[in-house]
Amino acid sequence: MKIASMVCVGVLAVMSADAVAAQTKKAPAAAAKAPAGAVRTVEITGSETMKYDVTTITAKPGEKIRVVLKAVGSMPKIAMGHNFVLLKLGVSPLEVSNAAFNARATDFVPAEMKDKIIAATKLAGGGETVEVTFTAPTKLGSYDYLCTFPGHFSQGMKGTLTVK
Ligand SMILES: [Cu+2]
Repeated sequence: MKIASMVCVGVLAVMSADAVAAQTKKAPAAAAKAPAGAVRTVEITGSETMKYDVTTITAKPGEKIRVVLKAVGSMPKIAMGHNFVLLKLGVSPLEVSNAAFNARATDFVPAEMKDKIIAATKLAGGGETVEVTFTAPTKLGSYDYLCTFPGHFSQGMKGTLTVK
């Protein structure tokens, strides 16, 4: 019998204390399944052609999501920065993008739009990575996300998170 292959509690119950200790060392129970309340990571790359490589994300209502955004390239963020800004249901990404032009001081996340935004990363320059963790809305629907660096939304740097 291979000890490492035993993951069933019922099997463990009949094992000797020594065998249980050995099994625990070789294969921690935590590795068997994700703990409750786990955070799912979604990795996105932002390119110098002003695109995300992930334009659709699907989430369960109330799921915890960690978006990790990597900006590829070598340009400093003052010239080519990217962020990830997720909007509430029905909010116009164009409206937020337009307001962002005047929000350099806050990484192009306009303060007056805070109540329209679910989550936003900081701005990442070339080679940098930023992230944000949030809870997906419980209301089903398609939520827009965009990069609010000036001009990037109009170049197509956007996507949708669908809660279903
Ligand atoms: Cu961008």
